[in-house]
Amino acid sequence: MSTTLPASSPADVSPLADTPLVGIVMGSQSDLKIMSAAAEFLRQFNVPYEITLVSPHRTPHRLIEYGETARKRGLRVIIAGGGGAAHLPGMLAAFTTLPVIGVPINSVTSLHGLDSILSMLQMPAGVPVATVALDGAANAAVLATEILAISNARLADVLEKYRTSLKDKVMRTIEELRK
Ligand code: RP5
Repeated sequence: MSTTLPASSPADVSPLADTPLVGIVMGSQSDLKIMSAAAEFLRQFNVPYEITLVSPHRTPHRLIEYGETARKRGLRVIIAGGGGAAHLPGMLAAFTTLPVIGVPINSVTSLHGLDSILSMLQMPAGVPVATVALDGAANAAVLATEILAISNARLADVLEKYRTSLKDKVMRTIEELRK
């Protein structure tokens, strides 16, 4: 199940850069239905991103190239999703010192995503992957935006407004329930 977040506050930020700052990658085209939520969130916030497939098992050399060139190409954060034996985030983290956010995906296996979660969580010391919830692509995009907002006040302001919109939604529901 994908993480559904309320619509963001108006994204009145102009693009932060001409080239992608966030790389969204996934192990298979079957992951796209989950990972598209990350792209949608970044689009709302005018955060430049790229989205592509990098299979650790079917295109291993592409994985190495992606990890080794990511920083040189201007990326600041990588969001990597995978299901089953979800090696993509961990192996990308081995080839870059950019922050890698892992999205475990509940692809159709008898383990229902537990396999992906454990693949991403059990990283060795020194090579971390920031793992979000199962199918948590939207939250991965929020976290990536928060990382970028460390050095961008305008983006930090947009995130504040977004948080306010989440609070307002809760408050509206509380009001409805009082009626
Ligand atoms: C992983 O295996 C992918 O990330 C995907 O979640 C899972 C299944 O891939 P397909 O067999 O659907 O291509 O590598």
